[in-house]
Amino acid sequence: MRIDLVSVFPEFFDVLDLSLVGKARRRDVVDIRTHNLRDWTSDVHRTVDDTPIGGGAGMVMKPDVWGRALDDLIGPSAPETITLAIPTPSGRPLTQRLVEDLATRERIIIACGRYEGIDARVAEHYRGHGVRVEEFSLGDYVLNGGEVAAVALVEAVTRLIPGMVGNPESLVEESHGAAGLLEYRVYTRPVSWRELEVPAVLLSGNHGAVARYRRDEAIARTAARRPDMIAELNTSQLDKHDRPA
Ligand code: 6GU
Repeated sequence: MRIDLVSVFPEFFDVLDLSLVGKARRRDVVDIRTHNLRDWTSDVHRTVDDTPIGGGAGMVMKPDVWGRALDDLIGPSAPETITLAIPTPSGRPLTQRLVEDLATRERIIIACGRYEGIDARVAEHYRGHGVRVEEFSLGDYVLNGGEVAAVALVEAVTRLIPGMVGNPESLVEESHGAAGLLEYRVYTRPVSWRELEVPAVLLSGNHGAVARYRRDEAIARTAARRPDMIAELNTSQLDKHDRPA
């Protein structure tokens, strides 16, 4: 998989040299390239934005600059092989389901806007030319630009690439996995810490009892924190010992 990140602050992406993503890059498991949008400007001031047509606050990123950048990065590739991911608080929520879909794509270009966003015709143009355009949001709050969301997307997607996560089982039992539940609480040694004890059942060696405890725990936690996820559960995700929440 190749991922191109375009921003006026490409230094934001230095963190992608670290940890598992950095290791995957060094092992050529993923090809991540960062770019400065200003390299596609044509004036001495390297202008990337202008005032909004119709009035209003802030600045809007110019479609001509983005168009040159994206045309260059797409190059001779067939548009259908390209995913253009655009972080925006107006996008659709980035869910594990969308992440799993994106992890199957050959090439992802992430176009990071600043200010009030990118001229709407950029998404429209590339969608109209067969590029798979995904406008996504991290959640219902506003960031100053798309860079942090781009880093989140890269980390979420790359950890699903085969060979990335050390233990593939850690991909099975996790929050937002197939069970449709948040993950159960986890503990390690010491068994007693500041007068707080690890639940005794986890020390029992009874694997069936541990599994049951963890499932009940996951359901209770999900009901308390994410009632919306409980409402989405379908019967195939329930087992015969699950009680109605
Ligand atoms: Cl993807 N971008 C920006 N600028 N703000 C956000 C966001 C994205 N997701 C939540 N807030």
